[in-house]
Amino acid sequence: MQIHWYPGHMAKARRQIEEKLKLISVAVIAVDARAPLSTLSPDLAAQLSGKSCIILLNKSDLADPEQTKLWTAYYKRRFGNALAFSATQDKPARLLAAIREAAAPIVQRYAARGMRKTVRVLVAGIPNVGKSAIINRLIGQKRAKEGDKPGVTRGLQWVRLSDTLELLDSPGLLWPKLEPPEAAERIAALGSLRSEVVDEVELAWRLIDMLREAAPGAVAARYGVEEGPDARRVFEQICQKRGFLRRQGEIDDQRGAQVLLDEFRGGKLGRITLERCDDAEAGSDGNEAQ
Ligand SMILES: Nc1nc2c(ncn2[C@@H]2O[C@H](COP(=O)(O)OP(=O)(O)OP(=O)(O)O)[C@@H](O)[C@H]2O)c(=O)[nH]1
Ligand SMILES: [Mg+2]
Repeated sequence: MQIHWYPGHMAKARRQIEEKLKLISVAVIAVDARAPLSTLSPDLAAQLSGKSCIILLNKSDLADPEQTKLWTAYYKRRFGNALAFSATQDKPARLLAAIREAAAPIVQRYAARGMRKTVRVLVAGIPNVGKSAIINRLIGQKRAKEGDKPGVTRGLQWVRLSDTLELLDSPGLLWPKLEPPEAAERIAALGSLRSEVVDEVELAWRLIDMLREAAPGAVAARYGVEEGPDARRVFEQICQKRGFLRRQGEIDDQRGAQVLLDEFRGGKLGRITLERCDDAEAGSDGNEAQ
């Protein structure tokens, strides 16, 4: 499927972050645990080289726990530091400890000179991955604006975590070329692209294909339909079963698509990871992290 989108405000967000990079010592790079490879910005890691980075596999409450373990190990091997997290369910202690550990050498260096320095921690990642929710969880207050759609955070926002740590919430970043197409589709399926730039019906068909591979039986179990190879046919059956019909008995495909996408995003079809870690290890995906 073709995804056309306008990256104008992304360029602005990127510039805003670049301007602040000098101040940043530690970066928490949030990826979505349901597609940990496709949701890692290919150039963010490069931009942040030299900083101490933690890859945070957020929304792990919605992902397959076995896959999350494998993906966390994968990123630990690649970046040295990775953690699975749920900003809605987990206590922040482990993430706090990881941030403190990453910041410790800098704090100590300054302490040795008798100075107390605030270490600044950037929280970055694609839209809707949960950056603001992560910050709110860390500080135990709703200071950063959260929302169930991409593009909620528009500018940078500093939030103090302790007397030595300050967090920087940032707008979601995507890169100009979403490649390969499967990666773009996963990003869209997770709800990180504005719905106006995506044909939701086509995306629903693609999601049915993705689910057939990633979680065979999940669609059948939820909707009581047969999971044949023809995604459009499966989709029609879902609409019929749920009564998403217009007056002449025609399928209301828009409504069907919205419900299927919402239910998948909300975890109603189970804890599903769209990207298997062994696929990435085998190098079969072109969007490998650097
Ligand atoms: N289930 C679940 N939902 C989460 C988690 N983290 C965030 N959310 C939800 O995901 C949605 C997006 O969260 P935000 O924190 O606004 O995401 P963001 O990355 O700041 O998004 P932008 O500012 O738009 O780039 C909200 O509805 C959150 O409640 C998580 O770990 N698990
Ligand atoms: Mg935000």
